[in-house]
Amino acid sequence: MPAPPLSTRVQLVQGDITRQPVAAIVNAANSSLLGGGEVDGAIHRAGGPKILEECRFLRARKYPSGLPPGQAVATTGGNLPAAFVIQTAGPVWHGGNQHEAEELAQCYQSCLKIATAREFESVAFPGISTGIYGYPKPAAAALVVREVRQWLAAHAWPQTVTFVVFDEESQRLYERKLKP
Ligand code: AR6
Repeated sequence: MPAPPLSTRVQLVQGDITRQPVAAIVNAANSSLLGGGEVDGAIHRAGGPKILEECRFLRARKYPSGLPPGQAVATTGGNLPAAFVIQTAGPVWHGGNQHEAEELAQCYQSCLKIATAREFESVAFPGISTGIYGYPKPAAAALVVREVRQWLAAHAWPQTVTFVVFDEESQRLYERKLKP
């Protein structure tokens, strides 16, 4: 079956990513995989202890030095509506000359690669790195919309990607970038 048109495969929602009824949500985690604040904290609170248990296992067995920058790994969604959480650690913003854009693009690509390989029908992304890690929101929105569109144009899975924004500024930025 051919994939539906690109415009219908990308959605924008303002709200809490933990409530999204999708196959997988992405966590803006850190390389320790052991939890943190903001979206990471919200996901662990809403999803319950099963997520941290799996993160601890992955950390001990697969990533003893931490999840490398730009990589991603899937865990259970625990009690979340989403069956899976794709954990990734975005770059910390240091002014833009420390490969931050490259690393942010890699995070999105790694998450999408998992979603494609496992045929997740729908994936929701928060604005990775645009909170505590300080990545400027306008630059992130431009990069992210470009990366996701490119991926969807070349892959049938995931069928839909939802950008979940928390604040008005991000809502406006994504709206502008998603205009046909
Ligand atoms: N749903 C959707 N978006 C949210 C939510 C939510 N419930 N909560 C916050 N955001 P951040 P980072 C937005 O700081 O910058 C953690 O401690 C928020 O407005 O969560 O990648 C990790 O453990 C912002 O636009 O992630 C790391 O140590 C975006 O999500 C560090 O923070 C990302 O903000 C990662 O920092």
